[in-house]
Amino acid sequence: MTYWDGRGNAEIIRLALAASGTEWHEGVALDDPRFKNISSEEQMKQLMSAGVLAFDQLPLLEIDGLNLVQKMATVRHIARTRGLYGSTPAEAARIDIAVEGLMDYRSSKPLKAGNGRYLPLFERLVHANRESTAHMPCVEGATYFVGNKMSIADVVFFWIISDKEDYEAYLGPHRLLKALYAHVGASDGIATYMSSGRRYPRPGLEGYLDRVKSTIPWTHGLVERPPMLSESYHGTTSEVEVTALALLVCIAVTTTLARHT
Ligand SMILES: N[C@@H](CCC(=O)N[C@@H](CS)C(=O)NCC(=O)O)C(=O)O
Repeated sequence: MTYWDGRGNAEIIRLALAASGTEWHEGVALDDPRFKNISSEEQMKQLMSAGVLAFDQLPLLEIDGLNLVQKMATVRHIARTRGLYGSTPAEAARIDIAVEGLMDYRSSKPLKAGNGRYLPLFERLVHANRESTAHMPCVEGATYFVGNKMSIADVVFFWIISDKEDYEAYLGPHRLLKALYAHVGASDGIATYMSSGRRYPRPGLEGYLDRVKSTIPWTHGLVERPPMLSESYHGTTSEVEVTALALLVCIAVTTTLARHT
């Protein structure tokens, strides 16, 4: 995963990986493996020049032979491939509905302004799911947005609320949402991640915002946005390898030819 040393747009990806029990490594793609996080404009431009960022933005997650960007596309891939997308297409559709509503809530500015409208609706969804899954085998006392196991909808809810200091106070009278939050927080992968020291403080380590600013100064109006730096785009990691190999072959052929002329 390539990102800065803060939560930002990468945090929901980290939580999805943690929830699915997937180990991940933070580094800077195409750079020295000793770097843990991106921090310079040169590193960003190197990634842009390599054509691995579909929209010249981070986070980038290299997984399953893919160069994934766009956090929610990335999160959905993790969910689809690692058991967090329900058990049927109908459950997957209901999970998407919940996620979209959660993202609408998240865009409330400030978040609290959305509480009155959205929290009762989320509580109603969880309540309805509890009623409809009452007959299914379920972890004792477990409460989810959809079905009888944790899904990416629950993780997205956890992501949004875990940015708040005191979730109990924040969720007010919404009993099921509190239970859901506590249950997701106590699940193996999430609990391990949250207590591992890998979870960055909000918004990030000291100086994080300055590091973001100096890596992508054009998004802060400090300089002009650079032009598209790569004519080709490599959505899969193997494409990058093929390109690198083609480059090496080219160099080898040119060198050989030069020797013989
Ligand atoms: N919709 C994208 C937004 C990503 C985004 O805004 N990334 C910022 C850093 S947090 C970025 O790389 N900006 C560079 C730019 O827009 O040129 C996502 O969800 O991943």
